[in-house]
Amino acid sequence: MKIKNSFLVFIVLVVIGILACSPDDDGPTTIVENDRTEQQLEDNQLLLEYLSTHYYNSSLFETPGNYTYSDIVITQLEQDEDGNFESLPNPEENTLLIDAVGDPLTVEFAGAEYQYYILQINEGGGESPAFTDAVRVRYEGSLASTTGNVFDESGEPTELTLQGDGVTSLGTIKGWQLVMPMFKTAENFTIEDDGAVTFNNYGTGVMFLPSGLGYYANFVAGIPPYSNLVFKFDLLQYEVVDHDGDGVPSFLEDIDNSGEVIDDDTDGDGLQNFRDADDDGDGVPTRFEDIDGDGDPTNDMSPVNPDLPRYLDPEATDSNQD
Ligand SMILES: [Ca+2]
Ligand SMILES: [Ca+2]
Ligand SMILES: [Ca+2]
Ligand SMILES: [Ca+2]
Repeated sequence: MKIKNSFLVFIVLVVIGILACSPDDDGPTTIVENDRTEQQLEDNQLLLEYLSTHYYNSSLFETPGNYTYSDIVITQLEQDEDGNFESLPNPEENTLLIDAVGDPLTVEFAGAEYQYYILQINEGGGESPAFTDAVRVRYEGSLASTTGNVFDESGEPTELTLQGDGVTSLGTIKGWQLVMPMFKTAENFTIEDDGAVTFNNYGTGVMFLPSGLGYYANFVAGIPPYSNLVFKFDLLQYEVVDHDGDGVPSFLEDIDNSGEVIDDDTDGDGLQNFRDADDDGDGVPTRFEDIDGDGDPTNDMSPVNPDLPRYLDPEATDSNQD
């Protein structure tokens, strides 16, 4: 649950800090954040060291089977008396992570360029969620450190909304929004006689995240600030989320295709499109600008500006309620 709730906890702490601040206090404790680019250079170095000194049980997955994230065993190389890492044991059974993850993936986020890494065990036979959708997953989160402390484990399948609504939750950490769309859900599932659900051919893998795509400077139980993170996961199912219920799925409210929905506000009223039920601010709710009534406001083009759908054009004010 941690990847879902930590930001909420953080917000609550800040609010309490503000409320508790009377004029004779020293004021709330402010967290001075490190420069993101400098922190990322350090974090990427540590991640590369981690990937170069840890291996996984790769041969297991060469035999087809319905493997789960818990079958993935990551182990640190042995060290000699001087602390030097020894070579990979049983190379026919194991693979160093650095040799398995391939090239780093990159993303611009919060003004810095980030590198992150994935180990794909199984892509999955279903469909890929968008970064704003809700996913049903099993996962385990641990620190990318020599201790490898596990700070969170889902156990049973659990549902996470990748993009929060900005009110009750800010969603998951950025790394999850980036990695989930790179995998696919289960091809199908079977329900046993006892009601237990078995998912088949789902996405399984591991993500290795720098702190800037995780919790960064925030205080979260079990996770020191600026921790690099490892999440093993199974992606089982997903659901398209339409945060404002306006008929436009939230991933389509990323108008500028930046991979963020928090920077799109067509009418400039301070409420981003994915949370705004009247995106162009023309007084006609987006849902009512679906003139052909097919449930999709994005395919009703404006007669005034033919490149724009009506719901994004304040000059087009017809309503399907007329
Ligand atoms: Ca708006
Ligand atoms: Ca909207
Ligand atoms: Ca339509
Ligand atoms: Ca309009």
